Amino acid sequence: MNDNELVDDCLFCKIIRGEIPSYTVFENDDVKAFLDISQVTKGHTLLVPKKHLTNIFDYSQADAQRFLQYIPEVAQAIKKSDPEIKGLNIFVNNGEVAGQVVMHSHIHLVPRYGDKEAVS
Ligand code: DGP
Repeated sequence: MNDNELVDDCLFCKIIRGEIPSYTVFENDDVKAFLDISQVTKGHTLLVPKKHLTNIFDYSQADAQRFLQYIPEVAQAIKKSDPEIKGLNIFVNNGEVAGQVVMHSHIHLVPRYGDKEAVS
């Protein structure tokens, strides 16, 4: 599969292609970050490589350098979007037994508001 090939029946490939609407937080040629449909807290974002990789087990070192480099930039963008955001949980459910439901690699960024915790 080449780097720009998306998978027909993949939910996140459809979001990347714009076939399913999403609220985009950040986007460039390599990645798209959009709001999770089930917000753990307000601003819960998924960072997704545009290349269809199933999960971290699928990454080459080049994939890791290319796609994971955006975590700090997206984290900063989320933090700057709301002065009440004091921190973020950043995590990956990697593999079905680890809770991965959508089989297109994604990183969860969940804003934390401290005692002002807010759900959408
Ligand atoms: P995981 O369990 O790590 O595979 O998380 C998958 C996440 O994907 C889950 O938190 C909900 C989110 N999700 C599922 N379907 C959609 C959708 O159609 N749109 C958006 N924005 N998020 C979705």
